[in-house]
Amino acid sequence: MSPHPTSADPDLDHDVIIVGAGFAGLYMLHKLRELGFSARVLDAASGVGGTWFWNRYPGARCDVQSFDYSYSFSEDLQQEWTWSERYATQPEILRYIEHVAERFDLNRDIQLGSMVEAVTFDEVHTRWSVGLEGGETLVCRYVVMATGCLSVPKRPSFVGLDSFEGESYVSGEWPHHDVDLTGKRVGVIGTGSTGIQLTTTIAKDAGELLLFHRTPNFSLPAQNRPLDEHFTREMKAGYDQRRKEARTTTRGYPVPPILSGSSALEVGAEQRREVYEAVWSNGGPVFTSSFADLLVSQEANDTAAGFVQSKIRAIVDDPATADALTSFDHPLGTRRPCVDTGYYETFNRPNVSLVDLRDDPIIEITPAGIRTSERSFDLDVIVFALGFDAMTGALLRMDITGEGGVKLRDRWSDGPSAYLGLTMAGFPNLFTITGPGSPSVLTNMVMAIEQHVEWLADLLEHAQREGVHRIEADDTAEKAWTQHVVDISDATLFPRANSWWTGANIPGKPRVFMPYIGGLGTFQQVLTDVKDRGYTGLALS
Ligand code: NA7
Repeated sequence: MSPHPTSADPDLDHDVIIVGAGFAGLYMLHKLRELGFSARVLDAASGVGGTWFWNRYPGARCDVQSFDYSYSFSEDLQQEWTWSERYATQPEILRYIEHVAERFDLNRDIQLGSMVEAVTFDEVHTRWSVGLEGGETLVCRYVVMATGCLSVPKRPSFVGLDSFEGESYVSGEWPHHDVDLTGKRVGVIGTGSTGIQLTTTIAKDAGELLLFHRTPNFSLPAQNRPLDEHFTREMKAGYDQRRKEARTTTRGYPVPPILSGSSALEVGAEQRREVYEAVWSNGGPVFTSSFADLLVSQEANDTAAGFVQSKIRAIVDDPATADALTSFDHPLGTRRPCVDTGYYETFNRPNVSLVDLRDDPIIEITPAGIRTSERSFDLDVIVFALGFDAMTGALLRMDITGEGGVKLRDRWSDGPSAYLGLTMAGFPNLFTITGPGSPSVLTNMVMAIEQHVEWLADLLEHAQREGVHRIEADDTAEKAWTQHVVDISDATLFPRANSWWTGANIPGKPRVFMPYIGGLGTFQQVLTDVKDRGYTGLALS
């Protein structure tokens, strides 16, 4: 018997509609069920997994350690599941998500193949109608957008795209069948995390691989390895403690004790180099936390960037390729650093070459391949790894209409604005998990998701208990939070880069630094404080 029975309103199909069946949607469903709400998850895909359902390109892997990038809400679950590698591959993560869906009996409330097109507020009855492609409409009290931060791929728009006579693939929409690249001449466009993972993986099969490279990204060694029984036993013995600590950290996972925590400029050159060597050898994205000021001081950042440049130069044999890979236009860490296994080494293979687009951009796709301003490349296969319309893309793809007929697309025409990344004034009872203005993509997403889901579940339970039917962000509180998010990012080096965090990767997208940079632990304090003070900044009626 659930402690809080559902509203039992006969005009509602469900108390809550959750859009998205990835990590966020699944946990939201589980949590709401525990509280006695009726909830339904809608997802366009034919399976659960969200981002991990779609991004099944060769080499797809998470850049947060597997045992951290997983749910912490169930001690039994985390004790039962065993990760095989330090950084999990997409198939293993997808198996995990499918396991969670089965283990907690979630599938019966998940409606797949259901693309949400329109979400409209009915202010007379304080409810939402959710319209699906195909005409079905569901009515609910609350909508939770668990639509993910990297779920709308940036599709190619090159001149002549359709004329190409070979095979072409978009990384974020990789087919479910095997793609045989053996012996083929393959072109990859894009050198973000996706392009880098693809390159290192398919270089082994492709006859020839040409990587079309426009802006160098810093890539750090994963130092990936299989996880042995001893390690896993030790880690699981302290799992609960590790998770408690993770919730207080900036990144959503503990960083290794070798990180110095001081200023990079306070120590001598030799000591600094030793720290960088140690963190480099330990592996992973935490390199950017080697010193406390790497992301606020250009001078400090230059020391780390210089170290990485020297590493790349020591690996890559061809000087022109090394030049192209190291002519960075942004401080280290102000774009999400890639985490690789042998990326720079790949350029020493005889079948791999880098096509530097900086002074020789792509002009068009031709029937035979790719033409740049100075050269033509014949290809059998083109892979587009162009990134995502991140953080706002999935929300704005839907036609969301709030109070007074106001469209979210219009409200956000100058950039997103949300209270705590969770809810927007004028859109009562509609919530976003890891929305813009929350730590989300700057942290371990699974922990950020759990944080938002748990806070939101508490709020909905409170509303149920108090007879509240309408929850809405206060416009002033929302503006103040959004300004705070901008202000604290402006105090760092982050806004200097043309990153997907700022929307700069999508032509025409307003340039706003979207995630909250203060860290997961600090954000938790804010959330707790808002709740303890009776949900300040929200109007409950
Ligand atoms: P990213 O990091 O946005 O990378 C996209 C790449 O595609 C980047 O190298 C872009 O170059 C390149 N790109 C995009 N459009 C073009 C055109 N028109 N011509 C040439 N090159 C282009 O996306 P990812 O999917 O790799 O990674 C996203 C996140 O997923 C990652 O940070 C991890 O968190 C997981 P540009 O930099 O714009 O010159």
